[in-house]
Amino acid sequence: MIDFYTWYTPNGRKVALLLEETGIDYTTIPVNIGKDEQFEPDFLKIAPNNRIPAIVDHDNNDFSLMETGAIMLYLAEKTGQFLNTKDRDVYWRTMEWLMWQMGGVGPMFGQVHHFTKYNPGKSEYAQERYEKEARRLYGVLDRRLEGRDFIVDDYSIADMAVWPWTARHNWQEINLNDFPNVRRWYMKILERPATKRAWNIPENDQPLPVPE
Ligand SMILES: N[C@@H](CCC(=O)N[C@@H](CS)C(=O)NCC(=O)O)C(=O)O
Repeated sequence: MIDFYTWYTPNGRKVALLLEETGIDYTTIPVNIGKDEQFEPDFLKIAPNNRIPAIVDHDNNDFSLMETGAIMLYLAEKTGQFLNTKDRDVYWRTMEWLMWQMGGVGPMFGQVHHFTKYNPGKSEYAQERYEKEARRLYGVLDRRLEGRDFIVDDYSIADMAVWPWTARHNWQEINLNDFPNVRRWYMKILERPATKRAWNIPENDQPLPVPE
C-alpha cells in the first residue's frame, strides 16, 4: 500500500497518472499547497523540500520519497510497468526524456505559470524569457513526436512526466494547433481512462483541458 501526498497540480498529476495506470493500491492524502500544508512538520519529515508530491511505501518499511523523477522511477521499478528495463537503448532514451522534463519543461513552464498566469505585468523580461523558452520546448517535443505515438517507444513515464505540463497550454499562452504532433499525442493520452481518473486526484472541479 502506497500513501500518495499530493495536490491537483502538474507535478502531482505526473505521479497520479502513473499510479492510476499501474493499478497499484494507494491512498491519496491531499496536501493543500494553497493553505501552506506543505510546510507542516509531519509532511516535512517525508518531503523535506516542502513540495508535493511525495509517497510512503508501507510495503517497504515505510520508505518515503519526494521528487517526481525519483517517485516515478521507483513506482515503475516496483510495478514493472511503463519503463522498459530490458531494452537498454529504450531504457536510456526514456531516462533522457524524463530528465528533459525534470530539467526543462517543469522548471520553465513553472516560471511561465508564475510570471504570465499569476503575476502578469510584474516583469516583462521574465515573461518574455520564459514564454519564449516554453515555446522552444514545445517545438522540441513536436519534432520528437513526428512519426511517433509516444515520446519513446510505448507509453511510458517519460510521457506521463511531460503530459500534465502540456495540459496547461492555455496558461502558457500556447495554441496546440501550432504543434500538431504534440496536439495528437496530447489527445491520445487525454482519452485514456486512467488520465481522466488521475486528473481528479485529489478531487477537484477543474475540467480536463481540451484544445481548440
Ligand atoms: N522538482 C519537484 C517539484 C515539485 C513542485 O514544485 N511542486 C509544487 C506543486 S506543482 C509545490 O509543491 N509547490 C508548493 C510551493 O511552492 O510551496 C518535483 O518534481 O517533485
